[in-house]
Amino acid sequence: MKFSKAVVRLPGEDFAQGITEADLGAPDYGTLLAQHASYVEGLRSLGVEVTVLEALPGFPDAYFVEDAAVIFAEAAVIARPGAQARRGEEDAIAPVLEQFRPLERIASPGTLDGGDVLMVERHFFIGLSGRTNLDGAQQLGRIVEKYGYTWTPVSVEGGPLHLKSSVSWLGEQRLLISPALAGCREFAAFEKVLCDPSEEYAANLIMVNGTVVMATGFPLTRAQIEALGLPVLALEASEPRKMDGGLSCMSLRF
Ligand code: CIR
Repeated sequence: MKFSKAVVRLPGEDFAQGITEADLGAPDYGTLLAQHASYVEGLRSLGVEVTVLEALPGFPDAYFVEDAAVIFAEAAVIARPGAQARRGEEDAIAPVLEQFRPLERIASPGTLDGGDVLMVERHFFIGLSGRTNLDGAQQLGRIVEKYGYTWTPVSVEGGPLHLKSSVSWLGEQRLLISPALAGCREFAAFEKVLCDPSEEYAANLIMVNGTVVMATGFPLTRAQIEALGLPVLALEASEPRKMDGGLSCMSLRF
């Protein structure tokens, strides 16, 4: 899967008012902006043309743009955030994505966060989580089926924030996955790289045009990935982490 474009959004000054369960101390805006800029540079260095949107005042989590939509070759699906406080982010991203793809939408009573959607070639794994309900997953499933894709729901209720907090595609038939999800029958056909429980945050990464973009500070996971012969671009992500966000969350890639 080759990505030529990505959309990101700058974090706003109010970002520390976002939703978080992490207990990692006070986030720093200057550091967050610097880490975000490195992320954009990192994507560009991998051949991706990045559209950088302005911050969205009143929506402190809006720079986690991945949650507001699901985008694939034929369409962009505007999500319906599971967290009330994030409702409205999807309306702000719609006119941007409309420039690139025909739009589809998740409607009430469905809820869906893009962080619950793991695309592996022509198949979508859709996490049922505290944010994505069955109705939202089924709506997305019906949309992607129209375009010839298949999908499977994966329950992560009571587990991580999003499905992709705990599982990432490493290309081919390989997943990086936290032990808690490794036994899921939905992933039975995959070769699994188990993420060490002490490095759970590292389970969220992205493959961009053959390179693994992961967070710095997770040597066990990095060594496992390098042992597969995959190139790694490691980026600082301490500040988004404080807000429960990972590297996938900060871009829509297509
Ligand atoms: C939230 O709780 O919604 C944000 N603070 C973090 C969202 C992270 N997004 C993602 O994992 N896709």
